[in-house]
Amino acid sequence: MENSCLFCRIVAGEIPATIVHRTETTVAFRDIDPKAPTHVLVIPVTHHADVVALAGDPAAAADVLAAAAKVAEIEGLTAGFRVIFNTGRDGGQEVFHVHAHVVGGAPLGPMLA
Ligand code: IU
Repeated sequence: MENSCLFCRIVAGEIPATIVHRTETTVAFRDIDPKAPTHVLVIPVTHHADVVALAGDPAAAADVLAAAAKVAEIEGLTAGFRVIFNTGRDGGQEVFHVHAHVVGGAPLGPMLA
């Protein structure tokens, strides 16, 4: 847990979030500024800055992907969805606790704007 990390504090329950799924190793909660009818963030409970760091912890990476798939099931995204890891400055990453955006509930087109 990093006290200065907003998402670590959501894991710890210190900052409120609308949680849609939780496991021992992951938390999934609704994005506060949704870009689609379903927009959920899936994070590992352990602090990894980005997907490159997460790739160094294969068990945590697998758990995040499994949780993303579960969120899609819970949200009824049977027609499809998108999983996105914004990474670094050029990738538009704003929060440096890795998070998978699970986005769907409407046709998304060829790329997310
Ligand atoms: P990014 O991939 O780091 O750019 O995404 C950060 C996301 O976190 C972004 O979509 C925000 O709306 C979202 N978010 C949130 O859900 N709750 C918060 O308290 C904050 C950001 I700050």
